[in-house]
Amino acid sequence: MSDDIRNNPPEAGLAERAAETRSRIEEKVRKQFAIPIDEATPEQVYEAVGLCVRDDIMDSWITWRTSTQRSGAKCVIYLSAEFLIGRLLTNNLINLGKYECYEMALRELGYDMATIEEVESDPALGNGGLGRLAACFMDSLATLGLPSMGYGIRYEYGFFRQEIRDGRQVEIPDNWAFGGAVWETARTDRTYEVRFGGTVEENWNSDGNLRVEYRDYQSVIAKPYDMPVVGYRSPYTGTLRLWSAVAPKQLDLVQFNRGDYESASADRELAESISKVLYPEDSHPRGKELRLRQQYFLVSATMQQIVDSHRRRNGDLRKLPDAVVVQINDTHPTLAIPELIRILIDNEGFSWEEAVEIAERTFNYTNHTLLPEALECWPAPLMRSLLPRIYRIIETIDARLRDRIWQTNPGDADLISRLAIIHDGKVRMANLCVLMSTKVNGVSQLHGKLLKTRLFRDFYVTQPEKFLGITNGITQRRWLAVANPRLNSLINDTIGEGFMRDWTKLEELVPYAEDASFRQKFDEVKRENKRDFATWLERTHGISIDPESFMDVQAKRLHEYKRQLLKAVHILSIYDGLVSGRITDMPKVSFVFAAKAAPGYVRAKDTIRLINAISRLVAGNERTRDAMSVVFVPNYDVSTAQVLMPATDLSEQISTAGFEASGTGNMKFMLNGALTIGTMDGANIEMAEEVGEENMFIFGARVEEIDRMKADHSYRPREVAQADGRLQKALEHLVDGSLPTSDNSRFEDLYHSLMDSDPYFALYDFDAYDKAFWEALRVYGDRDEWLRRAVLNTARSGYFSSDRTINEYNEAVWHLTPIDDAARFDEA
Ligand code: 26W
Repeated sequence: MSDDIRNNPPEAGLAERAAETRSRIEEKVRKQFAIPIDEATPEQVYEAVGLCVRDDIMDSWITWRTSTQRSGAKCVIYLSAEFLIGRLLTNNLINLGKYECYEMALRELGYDMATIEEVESDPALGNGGLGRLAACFMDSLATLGLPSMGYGIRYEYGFFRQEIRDGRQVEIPDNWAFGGAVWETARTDRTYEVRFGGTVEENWNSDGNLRVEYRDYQSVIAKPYDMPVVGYRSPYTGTLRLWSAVAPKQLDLVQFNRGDYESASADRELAESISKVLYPEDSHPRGKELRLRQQYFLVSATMQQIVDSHRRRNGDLRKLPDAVVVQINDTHPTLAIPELIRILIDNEGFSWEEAVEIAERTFNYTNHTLLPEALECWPAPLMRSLLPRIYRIIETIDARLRDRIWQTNPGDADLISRLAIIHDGKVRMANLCVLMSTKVNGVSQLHGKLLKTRLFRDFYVTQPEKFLGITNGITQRRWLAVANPRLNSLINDTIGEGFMRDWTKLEELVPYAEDASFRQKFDEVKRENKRDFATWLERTHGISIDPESFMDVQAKRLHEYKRQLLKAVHILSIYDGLVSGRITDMPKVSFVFAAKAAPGYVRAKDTIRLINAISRLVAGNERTRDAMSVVFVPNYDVSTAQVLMPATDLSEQISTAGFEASGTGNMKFMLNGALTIGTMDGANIEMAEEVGEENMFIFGARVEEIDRMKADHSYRPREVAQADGRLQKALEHLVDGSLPTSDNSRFEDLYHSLMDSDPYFALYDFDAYDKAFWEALRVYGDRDEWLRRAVLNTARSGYFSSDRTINEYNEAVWHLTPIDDAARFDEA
């Protein structure tokens, strides 16, 4: 990548700084590997460059820590089981304003930045949207100078690597840290003990104080690794702290010497298994004991540390809620609430009432899904035996809640059964979160509304002020400056670079939609990005794609509600149309899918198999292979998204209305100048408000219509199929043996799921989708009109910056003072 496209006007002194950087890199290679630079491999150069960048970060990182600590400024704790941070080298360099300098230094050393960037592994410490949102939030928090820390788990194995063999998904373990962790600092001085199992005894002293004794528990040591979070041109640097689990001592020598070798090493293995692997499920929690251990491990270490450092700095734990506010990212970290109560009562001598009051003022909860099956419920016996003290605390919370309801609504047993925390032998994590949090928020306007009217209605009627809908966002640093340097510099050249820090400036681009020469340049950027994507796809996966074709992309987790199946069936109808001659003039289209399926989600994995079979079908027919292609891009991850999104023409956001909480991929495509074909779901609705419905391809049933059909059971998918010849014919491919598979298997289960129940109304929306799709192709045929709309999409996407989201959280929930002001306070 050349200098001019990585933005930033060439500065005086660049050559000098590059020369200095070059010698620092050379020096690092010598000191780190004991070799001269000309013998270094790209991996070694990457590590040396990374370590130099890390040195550049250290001063501001220390400033950030000391100034937030000294000023006592309130700090947000973003507590999340997932942080999908992506590669850090380019992102950090751009945010530091040092990309050009390092690029020049490397060039002088005979290395190309792109090669070095690709050496870095992409830490896949998350499943999808919720994990990536956490990473975008960390970027915005650092950029806006808001005191913040992220706390998560340092999984040794991240989300699996996906390979496609014989058209099927194969899961390969992802040992991401391999190759040397440049960005982390292990903090051996800050470890905590986390206890599992055993028994607890509660005794009241003669002076009326509770003494809780823990016995026969198993301990695990939580060891933190800190990563700097570099804000964009921000003098401050935030921290992401990831906990790793280790056994308390090398081996329990007492046990070992007693001859009990097996249990000595079993304990050790169990301890270290806790941070071994990220669970690859994103909807059906499977109630696995190890997952519960992970969750408690994360929150126990985090809350102990927070209480500890507050006590040291402030002394008065009653003031904890004035100093820290904790945001719980979905229910996975819920146990932080009873854990804080436990620490305050058992270790700090607080009364129940005081401890609960402090907890209620400390926590806030973000919900990310309405799917009932995705809400976490833990078997009460499992929790009782694994976390006896925590379970006792939850029981007490539950008993007091039941008493309260009984007083306000005497005899309403139904209400109790809906609101209770422990019900039917299960601990309902969402109910615990809602009950104990100051604020509860959904992740788009629609989602916020549905939380109030459906999922948490009973809570909402008594505490309406608790509920918010704050629409998600994405960071323009990663999703434009890092991912799409060409578009970024075109925008810079046109309206200046202010929009990197001020999202409202992006709309200064609106008038340029009418400027033919600007549209031309915008078009050229897209074309070049497509060529880059095609080259990348060939090089990394050996898959070819025509860079001149229309790129129609659906990239996201594979899930029935996201309706990759609707798209697949529609492609089959186009195939039929081309073969029969019904469809004649269609621009060449590449249908691109990228998606990982949860390993246990049979129907999702079958959908991947179907897409790959369609790909072969299309490629095998001479009437279709030059008109279209179906490409499944393996191993969708942050790095893949970064090359794919800038190359996309049409973004598929086609979930059943009422199911996609927000979506954030939709925003990334929009920012990168794709047009959206989508339903009125999640943040799509707000995208339509921002850019105008006429600049999107909106189709399909609205929430109300879906709700009505669900309520009156009036939907008959088979009748819908039978009434539409094209749909009927397309569906027949799933069962008639026409789809080429390596073992001649067919797709009966998918076929019947659509024909017999179609729980996500794919067939219902087929016709509307078909019309919207052809309308999109028609507009694409009118190059000027397409480009005009594409420019408007980019220009109107500023609202979806995570800077806006974070500012809204801050105003409504956190009430933090940006560090600039806090630091000035400190001096005063
Ligand atoms: C197995 C338990 C489980 C359940 C739900 C694991 C992970 C989840 C997540 C809530 C899934 C998720 O990532 N949800 C997505 O969150 C994004 C960020 O808010 C939203 O934009 C997406 O709409 C939502 O699907």
